[in-house]
Amino acid sequence: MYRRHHSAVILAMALLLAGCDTTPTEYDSARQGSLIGSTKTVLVGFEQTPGAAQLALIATFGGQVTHRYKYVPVVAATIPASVQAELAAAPGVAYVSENETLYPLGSRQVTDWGVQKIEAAAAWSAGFKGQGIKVGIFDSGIDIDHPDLVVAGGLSLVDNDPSLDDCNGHGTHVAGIVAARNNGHSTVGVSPNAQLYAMRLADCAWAGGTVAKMMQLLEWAIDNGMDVVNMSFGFGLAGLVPTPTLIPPNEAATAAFNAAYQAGIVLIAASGNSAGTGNFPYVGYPASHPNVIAVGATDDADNLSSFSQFGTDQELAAPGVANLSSYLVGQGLNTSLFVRTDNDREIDAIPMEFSSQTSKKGINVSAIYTNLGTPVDYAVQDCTGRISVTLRGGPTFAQKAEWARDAGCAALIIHNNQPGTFNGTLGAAQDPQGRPWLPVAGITLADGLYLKDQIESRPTTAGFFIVPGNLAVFSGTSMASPHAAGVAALILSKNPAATPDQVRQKLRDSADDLGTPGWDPLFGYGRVNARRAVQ
Ligand SMILES: [Ca+2]
Ligand SMILES: [Ca+2]
Ligand SMILES: [Ca+2]
Repeated sequence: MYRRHHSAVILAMALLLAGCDTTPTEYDSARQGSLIGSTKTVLVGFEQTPGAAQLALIATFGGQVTHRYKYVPVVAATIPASVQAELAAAPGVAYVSENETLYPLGSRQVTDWGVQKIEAAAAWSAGFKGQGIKVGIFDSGIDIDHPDLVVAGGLSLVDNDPSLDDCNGHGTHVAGIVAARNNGHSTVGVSPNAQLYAMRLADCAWAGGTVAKMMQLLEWAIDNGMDVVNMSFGFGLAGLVPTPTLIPPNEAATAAFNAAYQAGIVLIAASGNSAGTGNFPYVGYPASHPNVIAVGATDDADNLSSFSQFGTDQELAAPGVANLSSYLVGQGLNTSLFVRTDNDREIDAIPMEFSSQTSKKGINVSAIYTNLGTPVDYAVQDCTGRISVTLRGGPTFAQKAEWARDAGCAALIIHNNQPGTFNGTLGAAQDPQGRPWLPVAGITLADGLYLKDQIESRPTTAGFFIVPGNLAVFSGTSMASPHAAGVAALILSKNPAATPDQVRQKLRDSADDLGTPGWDPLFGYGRVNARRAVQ
């Protein structure tokens, strides 16, 4: 992949230097040929080094030479599309090659469903990208080598390790949701121009964090002008006792939160992931603190996730199921999907949580369309060694993946049944029979329908890669909280003088109300909305 990537870049540079049109456009061969009288750039190969006679020949076809290559008997020329076949058959012409659009492999930027769901791009279009806003990530650090993250500063309180670098991955994932750069590769965060501060209180095992360290980080946050602090963690007995009234208040932490809030810092925390264990509902600590904004996790259908804690302290909800974001370089994943039989057209694909990886060479096999991907669908066509392309809906992703494996498929691609990207989770590290999952990824509805059309119109070969990279899919209120922190940064980039109370009110007022009308214990004031937050 790397070799192809590099050669593609070199080729792109060569064409750029040659003055050819290398503007990247969505590949559409039908469009190019459909306009009568349209011109196109082609590469005309001659049987011998082209001279005046050959250049004249191009001119007689109404073409214009844009470059003569030095080392091969080829010219790049713009010609009327209608004369291409005739030119190819002309004396001395060996071939006329298409000037195909180049795609660097696996380097496209994917916008996670959560960032789409909260309409962050609309806020960026309005000019608010978190610029000038300092966001402190209280976590395991941030991968300082990650190509999508810029660490502006921070503080490590990990014993004997002053580095801001992350060796766990949790902090890097959280940071990516807040502010992965909008640079054309990897992912993009909610407030891509915000300044990230790695405030490290947990080690490589996400251990060693204490209230004392958290308080010291709050002190540093005040001294260093942090605008927003994200705390995707819990502590104390929260989640372990039957009613919230039994949580012993941590008076020292309470004092520290109050001081930070009064100093002008917006404090945001995850509501906790222990719902469904029978002891709830209520929100964990520190999210439940009156000056800390509690954020529960929703899925892409705006349902509260089964794990998300909720209760009287729930303040906001935000995407927190199967979110794609930054991860430790080389220890995460990179996913690519190519349609080999359509000029290697690339489709954005997001690995499902717990999916297996492919080999580094990927899976390059024929693809079949399998409707909902049930045993009935596999009974009528052979999936052995093939890639199954199936529709979201009906049975769970895990059930579909298990059936695909039973049918002998090499991999499973699930396309959305509604507009937009989506991610899914297979729910557990192994399937119910104790086997590793197939490589499984999700794609959009539009891309799924395109693939279906390809498969139904001709034999289709796909190339599918889930290989070591810089991204990972995680679920948790840990992922919901940074979505809200990112929106807070957007609000502050519009109005830098806003107080925490004002930012908080704006977060509440601009949220999309879910569930019962008005505030409710499941969603608080609703799911955050970046577009409305900066209106
Ligand atoms: Ca990016
Ligand atoms: Ca609270
Ligand atoms: Ca509501």
